[in-house]
Amino acid sequence: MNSKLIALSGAGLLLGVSAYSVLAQTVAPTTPPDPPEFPAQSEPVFVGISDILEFKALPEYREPEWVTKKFVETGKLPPVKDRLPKEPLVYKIANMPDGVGVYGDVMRHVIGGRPEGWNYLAGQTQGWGGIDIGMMECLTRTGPLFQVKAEELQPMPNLAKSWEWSDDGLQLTMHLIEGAKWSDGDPFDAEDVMFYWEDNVVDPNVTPLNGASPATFGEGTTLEKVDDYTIRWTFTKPKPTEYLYSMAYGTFCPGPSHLLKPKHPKYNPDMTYDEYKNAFPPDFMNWPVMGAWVPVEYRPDDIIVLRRNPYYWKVDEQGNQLPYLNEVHYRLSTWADRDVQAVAGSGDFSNLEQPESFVEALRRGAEESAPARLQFGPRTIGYALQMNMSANGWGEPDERGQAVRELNRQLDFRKAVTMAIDRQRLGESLVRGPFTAIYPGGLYAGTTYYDKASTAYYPYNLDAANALLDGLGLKDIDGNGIRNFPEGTAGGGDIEITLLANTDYNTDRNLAEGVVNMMQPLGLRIIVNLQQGPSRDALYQSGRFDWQVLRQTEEIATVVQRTAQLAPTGPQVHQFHRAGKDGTLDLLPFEQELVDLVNKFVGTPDLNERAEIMKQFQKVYTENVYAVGLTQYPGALIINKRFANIPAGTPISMYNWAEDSIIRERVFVPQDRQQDYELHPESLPGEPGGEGPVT
Ligand code: BQZ
Repeated sequence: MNSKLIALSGAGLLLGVSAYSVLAQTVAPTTPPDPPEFPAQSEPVFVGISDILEFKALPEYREPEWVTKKFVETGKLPPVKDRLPKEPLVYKIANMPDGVGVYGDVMRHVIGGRPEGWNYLAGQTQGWGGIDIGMMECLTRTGPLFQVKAEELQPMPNLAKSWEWSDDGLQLTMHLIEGAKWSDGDPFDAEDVMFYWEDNVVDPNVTPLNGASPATFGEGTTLEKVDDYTIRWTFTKPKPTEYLYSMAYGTFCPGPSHLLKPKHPKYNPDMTYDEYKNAFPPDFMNWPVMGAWVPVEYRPDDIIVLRRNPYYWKVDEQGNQLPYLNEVHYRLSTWADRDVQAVAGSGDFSNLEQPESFVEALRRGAEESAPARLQFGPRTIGYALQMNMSANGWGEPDERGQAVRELNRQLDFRKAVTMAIDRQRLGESLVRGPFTAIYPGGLYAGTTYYDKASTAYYPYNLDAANALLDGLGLKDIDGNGIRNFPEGTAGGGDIEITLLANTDYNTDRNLAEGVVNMMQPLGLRIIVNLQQGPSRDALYQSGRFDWQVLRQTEEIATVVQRTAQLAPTGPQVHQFHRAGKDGTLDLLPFEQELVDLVNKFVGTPDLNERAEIMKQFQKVYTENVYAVGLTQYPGALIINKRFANIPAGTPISMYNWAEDSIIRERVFVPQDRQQDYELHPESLPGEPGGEGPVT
């Protein structure tokens, strides 16, 4: 290259460098704009946990008359007092918005998922939409915490009715409810708890639904049985109270070990782990549960019907055994149809969570004749573009996939992507109006631990974004509008990135398409991989994705729920960075910082210190664009107007989904509003594996 050219190129380089450094100035993050005002339509009445429930024996108990007449008096069932634990869980009337309920009627859910089988301990989904939440009961409970005073906030007792810490804070002794029974009459006890822990969480060959792993409860944590109704946790650091949240729905909900153990390879050498997982298909009726309702009928792609659990271990203060509702339906349809049916009155419940349905739902809900109440809550739903951050083999990428992951791990690459996203336009593409807010990533604005000053936001700036990719040496060598991998990487071919998205939701699909369009001017070719729920879950859990559009709920909205998932705190915990084949996590320095902050948060009881830790977390997370926030918005609870005891201000998603938070076992329909929707009136579940309900 002659001296002039060198000079020019030098000058060009200088210009380039100076232009790049000028653009780099514009790359400096700012703080995000305040979300448009959108007050939730009603606020909860804040109470203490002891205002909601207690465990105690009552002088007498009652049940639906037809149960007494057709089952107790005929000797098919013991009297209700013998079907209840010594001290049942008692819901207090003062916390029931409409007081003591009456028996009868049905809650008709519509869901977009499909049941794979009943073995949620081994990772099978039952179709979501509240069906698993209503069948399984967990050591603690958190959904209803949205109504609990901040100063009393801690997971509610449930199957674990009380607990105490050792003086050094390293041990937690939990007392299980005594004398409760599975819906088939088999006793519930520590054997069920230890089977879940040892043979489903700790056993590396099993991955429970919602992905509980030993790290969910802290690396090195152990659990032991003390006696039939006492278990003891031993932790590696004092009083990690966060883990009480992990003992709630999704991550510590024991299954019926009397059915599961005989199918588990550890106890039955004739069974494989795959056979164990699939041992109880959806047509296995009367699957024993600790929850309020038992599956008694299954028609593929049509409906799952559940009937009241005659051994349910919860009552109201007058001794009425719960639930009040005799039956629950799960119509097997789509998530969008759930909204339509709830608004139209042919369904009874929906979490209005897809902004594309907001306007029509609001219009219908505003009509005097509307069969359902529609109530917006806080902005606790949101989506992010998550990049696979593993470069040591998680998901076994090919050369192209590996090259993408190497790019994902470069801050300038993530900054370029985030600045190529026009969040205002993206939000408005879903729904116009004050609903969606610009979401940079990290903790959601308006939630407990959010701090705006700690939130780095890289505003939409296509020039700066392209300059960053130029700075990474990603050039469009062949002039086809797509940048190429660097020479010697993935054959120097076009940069093609797969984007995994859940096709069960219009919102997931629309946001994925939005990302594809907004990456084009950046010279990146994005190929959407639309997958239905279970296969999407399987692909992302196994790391077989480059990027994914993912809806983020509990941990991003509350921090205290699913805290472990906020960072790669263990090999199999995080949504977009898990261990490679060698079992190690190749964390980047800022990721290690996030892990340390999350672990520090878990071990810190002081409220002010916790808030400070989460400010640092938010700063490190958003400055490093750990995930590219897309949009955040409120959800609305749609419930048919005939139901009573729906707590005011119930968010559709916070500590858990609304199916948990409204406490369905206390929900009832006043006598004069009851409909004859029951498909199996005056029947109860039959024998596990039997034909279905019995009368
Ligand atoms: C709510 C929820 C109850 C899972 C599921 C579904 C799965 C995910 C997530 C939501 C559905 C509804 O969400 O969308 O409104 O009823 O079931 O569990 O998205 O694909 O894996 O995490 O909860």
